Amino acid sequence: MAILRFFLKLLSVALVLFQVGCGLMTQSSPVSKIRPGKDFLPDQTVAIAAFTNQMAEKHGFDKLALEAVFREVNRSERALQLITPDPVSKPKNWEAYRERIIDSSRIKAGVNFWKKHRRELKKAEKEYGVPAEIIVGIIGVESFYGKTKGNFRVIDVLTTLSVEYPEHPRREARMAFFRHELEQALLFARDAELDPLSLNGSYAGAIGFPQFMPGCIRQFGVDYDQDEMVDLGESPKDAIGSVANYLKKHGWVGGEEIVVQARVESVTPEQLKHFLGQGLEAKFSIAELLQDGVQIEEDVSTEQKYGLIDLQNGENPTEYWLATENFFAITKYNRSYFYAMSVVALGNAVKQARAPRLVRYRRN
Ligand SMILES: [Ca+2]
Repeated sequence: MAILRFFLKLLSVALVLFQVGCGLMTQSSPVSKIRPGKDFLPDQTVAIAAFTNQMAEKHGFDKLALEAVFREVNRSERALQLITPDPVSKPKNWEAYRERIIDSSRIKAGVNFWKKHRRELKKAEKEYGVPAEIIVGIIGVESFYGKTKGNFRVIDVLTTLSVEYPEHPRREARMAFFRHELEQALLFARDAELDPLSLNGSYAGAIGFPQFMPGCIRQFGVDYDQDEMVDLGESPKDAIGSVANYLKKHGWVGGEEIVVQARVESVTPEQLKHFLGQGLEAKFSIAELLQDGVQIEEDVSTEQKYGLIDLQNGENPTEYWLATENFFAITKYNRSYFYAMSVVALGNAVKQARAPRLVRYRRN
């Protein structure tokens, strides 16, 4: 019995040692095994190792395979530089913004894009109710019709921004956002049977013609050329369907207006502040707006709601517009009036540039 007790004791000591050893191993081994690329600091390496463990536990990733991926990941100093906000905030200037985006070369590229993909644009217009010019506007503003899709390795920039971020009031939230997108990028690559290191995009990890973040691709991406994969990097057709689907899911209503120019000279400062403080939503009836002094020169639908938006012009007078929920759907793509208005303006400019050709075509 004494001998048996002795062996049992030995066994329990061995088990305790084994458990401690295991514990130590799980803490130390990811760091040594991962060595995520080049230039990450030790605490960032630990954070990446913890992320890898979570991906294995939560989504059943093969840990060794994932560690092999992260051994190839490099810290992107350039992404950190580019994501850092401009220290001097310049006065907002819509005219300058518009001129930077809408020039003759982008309009020409837009006309060619429309011509080449007119069937899919028409199909998307029919299926989702989103006019071709808005899809053309978004793809033009986002990537110059594929010319500026970005050549950063998505996994590099997302990993970097998930463990390091410049001084910012919402620094932690931003890093959590990029960690979520890194998770989505790995899931997307696994589902699409792609090497995650092969994904290319912008310094913030936005991919392809429409510059969708990975989570967005998984949620709103559409295989519009029906080759059984959503490929926003190489397929303009997939991009067209995905942009239309995104807008539809964010409240686009087919056949409704987008914006109407307005004047506000007769609106009291308090009321103007009230209207402008609405957020990114159309909340006011046309009767309410007109009653409080907003003036418009076109007839508009009295059925739908509007929001008043201001486009500041530096030293020059601010432009005011009434915007429908369709305009605000574009702001869900990028939370900026300037952005949404440039999409509308570019789309209209491309449409107008196309018109003479259509007229000639019809005459022939
Ligand atoms: Ca496809």
